[in-house]
Amino acid sequence: MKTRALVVVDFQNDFCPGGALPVPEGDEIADTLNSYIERFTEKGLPVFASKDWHPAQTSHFKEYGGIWPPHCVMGTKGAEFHPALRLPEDAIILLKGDREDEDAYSVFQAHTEDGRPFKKVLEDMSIEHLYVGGLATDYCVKATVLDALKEGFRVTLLLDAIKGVDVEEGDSERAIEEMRQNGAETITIDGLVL
Ligand code: VGL
Ligand code: ZN
Repeated sequence: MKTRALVVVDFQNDFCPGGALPVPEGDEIADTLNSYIERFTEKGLPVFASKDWHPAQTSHFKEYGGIWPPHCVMGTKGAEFHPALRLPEDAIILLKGDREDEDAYSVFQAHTEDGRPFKKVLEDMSIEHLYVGGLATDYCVKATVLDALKEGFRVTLLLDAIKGVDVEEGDSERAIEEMRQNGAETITIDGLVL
């Protein structure tokens, strides 16, 4: 049996309303994300949760050459998971963007708290199929899904557990289309069969 895992991308305070780089209605996916998490946990399937995790000075931020206001600075409240997120105790936490010279939109650029790259962890656990939800559809979710497909993973995008920034109107819709064209499957919770 091919092993599957859930990947919850960047469901952090700074990406939710009231945060430093809010995704409009970003917090509204909390219940659906939690439902997916419960379903995976019930089946004993692994749950990964990534954190955007930046130093205070990084080329990712406007002030140092990037395009974003400061957000998800490591150790701050904004970088914590949104309080509505209910992760199992054995959720595997991934950190990304912690160098001063990288954007690290993709969870494939993340590592565990003890320094193991995401891809290595997936290989060690024989995981071949990723179910991806979280924030933001048009940045970190998209980059993660496209990298996963490139690396040969089967990918299912969770349409009811993602929200986008839409810097330009339609960015999220275009991102979903691009992920589909590259081979991502899409479901909503009613279609989840584990
Ligand atoms: C993200 C913009 C900047 C994301 C991270 O998680 O989608 N977006 N940093
Ligand atoms: Zn970031």
